[in-house]
Amino acid sequence: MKKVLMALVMVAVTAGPALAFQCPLLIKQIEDATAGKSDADSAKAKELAAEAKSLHAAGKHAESIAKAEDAAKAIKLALKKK
Ligand SMILES: [Cu+2]
Repeated sequence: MKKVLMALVMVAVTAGPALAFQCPLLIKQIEDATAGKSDADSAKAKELAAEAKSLHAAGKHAESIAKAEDAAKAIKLALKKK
């Protein structure tokens, strides 16, 4: 039982930074795709990407990724994930 707990802790510890690293990559893809665009969909995506950025900064990486996915949907962009 102790071993199982240890394994879970290890997963939690290593998954955190991996997620943290993912958000900026996703946000960057949205920023690149919307750069220089001013249509409504791009504006919406930029707004969501900005929210994703602040969630990432606040350490809420899972929520940040969800926001980035919403942003990508707004511009029908397929995000590349690691
Ligand atoms: Cu993050």
